[in-house]
Amino acid sequence: MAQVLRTACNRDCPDACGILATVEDGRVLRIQGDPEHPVTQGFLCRRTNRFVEERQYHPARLTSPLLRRDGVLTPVSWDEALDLAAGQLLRFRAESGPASIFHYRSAGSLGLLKTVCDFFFERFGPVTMKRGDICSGAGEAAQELDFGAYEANDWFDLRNARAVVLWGKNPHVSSVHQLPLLKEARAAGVKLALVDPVHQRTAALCDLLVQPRPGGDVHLALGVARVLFERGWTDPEAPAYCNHYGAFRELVFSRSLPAWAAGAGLRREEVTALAELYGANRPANIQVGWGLQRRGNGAAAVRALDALGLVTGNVGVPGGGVSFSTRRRSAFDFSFLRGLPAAPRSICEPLFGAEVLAAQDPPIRMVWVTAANPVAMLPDSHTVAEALRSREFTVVVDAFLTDTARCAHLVLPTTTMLEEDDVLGSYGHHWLTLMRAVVPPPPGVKTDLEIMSALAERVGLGQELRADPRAWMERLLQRVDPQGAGAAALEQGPVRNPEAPPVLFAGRRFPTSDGRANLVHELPRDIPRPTLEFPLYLTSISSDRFQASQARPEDQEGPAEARLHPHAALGLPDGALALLQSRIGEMTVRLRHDAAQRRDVVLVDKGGWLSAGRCANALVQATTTDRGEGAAYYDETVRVVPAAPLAESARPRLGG
Ligand SMILES: Nc1nc2c(c(=O)[nH]1)N[C@H]1C(S)=C(S)[C@@H](COP(=O)(O)OP(=O)(O)OC[C@H]3O[C@@H](n4cnc5c(=O)[nH]c(N)nc54)[C@H](O)[C@@H]3O)O[C@H]1N2
Ligand SMILES: Nc1nc2c(c(=O)[nH]1)N[C@H]1C(S)=C(S)[C@@H](COP(=O)(O)OP(=O)(O)OC[C@H]3O[C@@H](n4cnc5c(=O)[nH]c(N)nc54)[C@H](O)[C@@H]3O)O[C@H]1N2
Ligand code: SF4
Ligand SMILES: [Mo]
Repeated sequence: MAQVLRTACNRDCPDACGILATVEDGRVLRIQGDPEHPVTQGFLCRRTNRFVEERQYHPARLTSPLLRRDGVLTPVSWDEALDLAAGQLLRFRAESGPASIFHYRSAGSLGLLKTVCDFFFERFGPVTMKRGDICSGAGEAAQELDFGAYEANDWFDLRNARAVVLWGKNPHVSSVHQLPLLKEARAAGVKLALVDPVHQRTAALCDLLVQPRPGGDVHLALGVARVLFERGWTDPEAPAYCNHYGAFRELVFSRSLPAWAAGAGLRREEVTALAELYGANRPANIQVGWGLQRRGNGAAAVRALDALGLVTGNVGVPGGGVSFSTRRRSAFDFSFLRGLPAAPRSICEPLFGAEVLAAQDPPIRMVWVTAANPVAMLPDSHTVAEALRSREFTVVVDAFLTDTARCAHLVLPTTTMLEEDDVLGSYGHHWLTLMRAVVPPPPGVKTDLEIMSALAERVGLGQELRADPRAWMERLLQRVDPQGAGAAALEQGPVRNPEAPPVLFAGRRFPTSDGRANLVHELPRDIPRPTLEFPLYLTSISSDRFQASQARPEDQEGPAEARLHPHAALGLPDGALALLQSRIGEMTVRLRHDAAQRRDVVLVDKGGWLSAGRCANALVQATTTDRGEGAAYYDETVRVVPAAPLAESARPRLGG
């Protein structure tokens, strides 16, 4: 008889949904959104609605460890695989010290028990770790500087706003559970604006659409600030709780409104319209998207938005705020981890390929990859692939044969989110949820925790690292347990993080060193501008169909689509094949005309596979953001070149 079991979605997504799984005879029949989860409200997104067919039961799933023998990945037993992995770990540590081993973990699962993998490598070493954050590093660093912490207002606090600016955010793709709230706001007469160089679907929801040049947000925000000052829409109390108030005001008045507008690639009326929407309706909230901070001036852009919120008095009040990410880890107790300060060395995440290749004293001899596909997802894919292939031993733990797994010496097959117990926070809201194994894994598949625990046994850490998910959960939740958010409470359903305040920075008290907020007061260096030779920003952003690179092989057939304004297409017709070329690589694409786009952008889905010739990151140089060591993914400029149809023999194949 079919049973309905409650679990949660661990994908890298701000919504962190509750899931109801219908299970019969150890098989998941379907999943749906948990109607009792306050954010999920009974529906899932497009990509996870297809999870059961496209991930869970897809024939491409790995069910045996694979060891590279004579160049070919060949099935081996778990005992052989684990003995070999443990032997290599011990050997490299003995010969070259633990810094010769690099553990890289990314966002395949946001389950907090994945930190036990970090714990293993810390206790075994500590080994080399990653630093920086390709996803949100710049924005977090900006808000830590300005407010003393990055946090966001409560998810439902949008109901208190009179105006909302979606600044570089595409909820239709990246956070669909925000749409009901935005629609509700709109129906209640709340003013909505969208600021995005890309014309995207969310525009249809908004009263105002502003399409600045890519990376033009700092100029736009300073132009808006000038109008706010001139019209008196600023908070007279702001100098009392902001450092650098005078210097910020001077910066704002250092250029005329037309000059700021020109710097943003806009007309002055557009800047004024945004300032009026934001300044005349209060409280007003800015939803800071993740896209605008993946640029060489990304942290400065977020700092400029923080400043708008601060000088208008919109920070510290219900319905206001400059909301970027919530602190998804804040409820959890990580006192068992020392983290980066204990590591003997770190690799800057966006510079992964070059830094792994260049590391000396000791060189990096072994890389262990957990829940990540760095070849497809980090900049400069070919260099990342070369770095992995050329190590003495590379281990990849994944459920599928990704571009990264194809570079490994050993691949260990792991579970999906429907096959493991874990606990989740969210980076979009404040609810904590439990994930439960609703079905057993296929034979031959282990959780990351089981793998780490089996390795720990082999290297003398068995006592410290047992595969007991419940015990780890209790440990992680021990601080909030007395406040009603322990593992037993979460078993009954989602619980709001008891440590997250209902109103952020209430009383304008900031967790900075002096309790005051900080205003940006210098104009940052601009991002590289397109040239005649490379006239288009390669904008490789989330697709609603997939989570990052988590597609099926059949979705990766044929050339990737590249959307651009017809006038930017060199006279090539809609549907034509073309080459996209950057300074470091090229890919064949099928052009799609889209007259709603700016003439200086070309859109390609993020997450395309290198092995299928669809990976935008093969064209993207590895460069960092101005703070936080993020990746400036979208600063890369490219050109379109006509291409003859590829000969069958030249087409990239999905080889092993
Ligand atoms: N369907 C789907 N959803 C996802 C993901 C996915 O792969 N697929 N990935 C998830 C991940 S990893 C994350 S981090 C989150 C957030 O995921 P993202 O998709 O990164 O989040 P958005 O906040 O929508 O930011 C993207 C928007 O930023 C805009 N943008 C780019 N450059 C600029 C600029 O210079 N200025 C301005 N103003 N805007 C700019 C883009 O045009 C785009 O509309 O959600 C995720 N949600
Ligand atoms: N060009 C371009 N590149 C980008 C971005 C962009 O916008 N443009 N966005 C960036 C952003 S925001 C992010 S967050 C990164 C994402 O980068 P990654 O986190 O590397 O992205 P995924 O492709 O989701 O790879 C995660 C892998 O983990 C596996 N996995 C899932 N669950 C588990 C598990 O429980 N255990 C283990 N061991 N494996 C598991 C999945 O099968 C998948 O292969 O990409 C970045 N790269
Ligand atoms: S990917 Fe995001 S929106 Fe989709 S089900 Fe998971 S948490 Fe919800
Ligand atoms: Mo991300």
